[in-house]
Amino acid sequence: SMHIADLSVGMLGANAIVGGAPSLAIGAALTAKTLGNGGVAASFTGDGGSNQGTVFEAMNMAVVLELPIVFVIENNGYGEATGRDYAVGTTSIAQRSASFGMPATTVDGTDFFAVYDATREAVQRARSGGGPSTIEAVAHRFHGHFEGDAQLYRTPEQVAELRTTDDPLQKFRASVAKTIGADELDEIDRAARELVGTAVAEARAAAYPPVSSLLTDVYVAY
Ligand SMILES: Cc1ncc(C[n+]2csc(CCOP(=O)(O)OP(=O)(O)O)c2C)c(N)n1
Repeated sequence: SMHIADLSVGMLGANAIVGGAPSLAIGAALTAKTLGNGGVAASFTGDGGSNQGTVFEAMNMAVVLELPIVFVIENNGYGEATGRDYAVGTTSIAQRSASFGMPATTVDGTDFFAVYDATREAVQRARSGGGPSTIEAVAHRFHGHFEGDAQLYRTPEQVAELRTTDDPLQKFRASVAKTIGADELDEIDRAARELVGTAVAEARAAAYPPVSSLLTDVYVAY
């Protein structure tokens, strides 16, 4: 079986431990560094998850071992129903990350090009032996923490407002309007909807996986 670090893109599965990704991802980063294969790990954590103790351990270890990793913190204002201002003991999550000794930046997480540029810089740094970075991407939720979240912590009017000011797709359209015509963008939207529709229909129609596949990739043979 292929080792995760041999893949050009490997995905370590999501897990139920909030803030669990950074400590898993530094393992992948250590693998990439040890094998010298140019791999770069990225972990994704919320503002709530950024307060979890192992996130700090992972950040420190990544600095100490100069690991090729990008810690992405998606700061969307709430951890479940708890406001960032209440639960996060710093006004800048990026600054807290920087205090571990790595470059850290805050970007508008709804601005495609801002995220792209910050990511490119961080990945290049990691790949050239410059160690870890943090990107704090600020964005807002359109939905609750889960389907059925009553969202008593904000009003429907606030959400409606966010949809007009904070929609990454609308912002993308506006930022490329001079170079890509509205017709072409509409066609991209249509093709994307069709692709998703086809994928959903195929998934619904597909047979369930066989019971024998239950343990595939669950255990690794060393
Ligand atoms: C270690 C751990 N502690 C607590 C929980 C319960 N829990 C699930 S989601 C969540 C809040 C996460 O907040 P954030 O990272 O901001 O994610 P978001 O709410 O934006 O999805 C908590 C505390 C958990 N799953 N794991």
